[in-house]
Amino acid sequence: MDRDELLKLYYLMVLSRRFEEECEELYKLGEIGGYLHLGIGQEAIPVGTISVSEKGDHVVATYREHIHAIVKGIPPKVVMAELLGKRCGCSKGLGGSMHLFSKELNFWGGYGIVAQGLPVAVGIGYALKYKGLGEVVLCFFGDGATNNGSFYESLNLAKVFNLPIVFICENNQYAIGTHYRDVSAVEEIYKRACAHNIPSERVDGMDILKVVERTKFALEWAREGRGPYFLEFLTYRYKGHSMADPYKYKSEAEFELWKRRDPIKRFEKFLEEKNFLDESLKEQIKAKAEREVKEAVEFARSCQELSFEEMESLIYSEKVELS
Ligand SMILES: Cc1ncc(C[n+]2csc(CCOP(=O)(O)OP(=O)(O)O)c2C)c(N)n1
Ligand SMILES: [Mg+2]
Repeated sequence: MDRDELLKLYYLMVLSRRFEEECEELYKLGEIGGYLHLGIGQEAIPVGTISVSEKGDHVVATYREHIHAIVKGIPPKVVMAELLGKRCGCSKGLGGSMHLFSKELNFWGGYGIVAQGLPVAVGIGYALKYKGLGEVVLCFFGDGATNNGSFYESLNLAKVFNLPIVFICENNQYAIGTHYRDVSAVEEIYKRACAHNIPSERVDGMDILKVVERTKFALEWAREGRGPYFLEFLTYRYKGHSMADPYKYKSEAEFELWKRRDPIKRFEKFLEEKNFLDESLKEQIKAKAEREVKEAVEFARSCQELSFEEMESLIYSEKVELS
């Protein structure tokens, strides 16, 4: 990757963090309602994977998917409008944080049910193979999702049909308050793919350069028709599971350890050592992200909600009068 490509990755990570910090504020102000799951700390994964995929590739994500949607190409202001429940949001404000979606960009959600995206990814993968398209599905899920039955069913069928899917486990080490080691019979989650004969590996998810390198390999593998590939990215979420979680189950020492591995700071150091980044450019990049987030908030605030009739017509296909 050349300097410009690397700086683009850096900008996307800075933008993502600033965007989500703003979401946290808006939630506290009551402007964002419902559920809100933040991916602060995990930025290197959506940025480092989706950025190096092809435009026509497909993304299936979870409820922790704001950054994935932005990197896939949904403008931050359209994501923000969705979070605020407004009509100019990507799901017309009806989905909110957990249901970001764009058919045009092959961004297939946003799922509130744990591991629900995996069977969807298998369906898309099957269609791509059937139609002979050279596209790949990037299927994201958490460590907790790997304890769900549909995880195993999906991996099995993906291998049986040798589908072009890169399974991406964002192992942030917790499923709400449960540590993955307490509920996993194997120490490393990637080993679960071996049971389905799917090649797999664990990668440092706090190092965007490693994320990029291994994702490129996995995408090429799937695109060449060699079947699914499984990547486990070890990472850490800095915030609670959702805004309702005060995350008292995490120790200060654990926090300190993982914050020392912060993906943005680590990448900054790399860019500085290469002489690609200095203080003044860093400030410019941060100011640009700040502007983009402020514009997103202004846009979202200025947009209206759907009327009741519009909501009704989008939810029900036919009005049934009850006697
Ligand atoms: C099938 C199902 N079971 C339980 C829940 C409740 N729930 C929501 S998120 C979550 C934890 C999932 O953790 P993980 O897969 O590690 O993803 P993370 O939240 O860490 O990104 C649970 C148990 C649910 N939404 N769906
Ligand atoms: Mg998790």
